[in-house]
Amino acid sequence: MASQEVIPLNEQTVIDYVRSTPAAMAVLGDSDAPLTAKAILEGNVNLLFRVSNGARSVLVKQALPYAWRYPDFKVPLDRARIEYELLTLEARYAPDYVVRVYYYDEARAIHVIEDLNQHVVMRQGLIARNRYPHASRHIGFFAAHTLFHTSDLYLPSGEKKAMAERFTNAVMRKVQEDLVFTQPYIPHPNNRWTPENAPVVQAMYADDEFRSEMFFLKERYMTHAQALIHNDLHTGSIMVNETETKTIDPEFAFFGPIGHDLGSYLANLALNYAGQEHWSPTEAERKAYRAWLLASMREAWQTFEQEWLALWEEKGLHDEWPSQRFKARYMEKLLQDTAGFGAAEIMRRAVGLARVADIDRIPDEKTRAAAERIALNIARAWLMRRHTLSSIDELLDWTQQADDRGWG
Ligand code: SR1
Ligand code: MG
Repeated sequence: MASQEVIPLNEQTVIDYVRSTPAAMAVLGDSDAPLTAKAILEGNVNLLFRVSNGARSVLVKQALPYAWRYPDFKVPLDRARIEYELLTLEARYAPDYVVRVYYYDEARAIHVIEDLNQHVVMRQGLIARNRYPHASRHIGFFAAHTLFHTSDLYLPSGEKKAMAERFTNAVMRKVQEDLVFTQPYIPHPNNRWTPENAPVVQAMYADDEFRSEMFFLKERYMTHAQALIHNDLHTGSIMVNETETKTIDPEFAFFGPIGHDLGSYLANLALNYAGQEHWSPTEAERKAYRAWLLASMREAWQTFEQEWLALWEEKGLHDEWPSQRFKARYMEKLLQDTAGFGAAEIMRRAVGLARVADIDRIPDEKTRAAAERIALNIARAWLMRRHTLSSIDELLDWTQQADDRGWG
């Protein structure tokens, strides 16, 4: 495990680090060329630098014992080991959809990884209203293949339990328990929203039907060790371009509910849907882009479902789960969980600590408040109506029906 003595890299020292790391220099090629380094400040948790010789580049990612953007959040260095192990596993089951790791330095909690400089952070791409024709299919495939191969449908019982011990990840899980499943539903100093929405948030706090559903979901998140989930699969953890999709950053991974990963992805498309209140310049363009977002949500779920069922048929432990009724109910439950965990992700991004640029960077306060309310209403529908959900199209209908009227 990495030592607790950590000296943060900077734009000078990271160059020395790369020069003294053969695996990094092997990627860069020319050992005589001068190197330049630039900090990348988009994430919340780790230090990240691009080191380049002009022709080629690598990224150097360093874990610190705290989240760099929120230094009060103390997070263990062991998360770097978890990230490395999960990236390795994901590369086995979904190699086209995972960033490449060139080198992992356990002693210093540093990864040297592929510089995805032909890609953009999906969140930024969606804010610019770009369309990525393959991204949702890729994410559906990624989720199905990484989750199925770590579930009890595939792994022998003893193997899965042994694996779960390596991914306890208690502190990182507690961060998400607090930020996603507790703080947004109580008056808490970390929470943030557009001032105009204060009465809406108060009404949400007073809605104990809603809160009780969220706390049932929290308990499920904490106890339902279904598969090894990424646990932070939002559009800031996905790099895209026209043809490729690469997931990054699985440092929050643990054995949790399968619906959480796809739920996070769909939720972040829904947050962008709400943010289009501002980002689309005309009503016609807003309508068209929102329709594309909804179609993308459908494609992510349908790909996931199709891949999952094919894997189950081909590789499942059939003697352990000998019931067709169970199979059908299992898939339905995954969809309902996807909606529930998606709702939690929307809620925490709309009124919690770690907000999203899709809404937060809307300059006009009135429009930002309206986008926030659309997001809250989508979340409320997904959470409260999920128990009867039986098709992805119903979820999309609820999304489209959500308006910007207040809570209650
Ligand atoms: C203190 S960390 C805040 C958020 O950033 C990460 O991406 C996780 O989503 C976490 O909740
Ligand atoms: Mg991250």
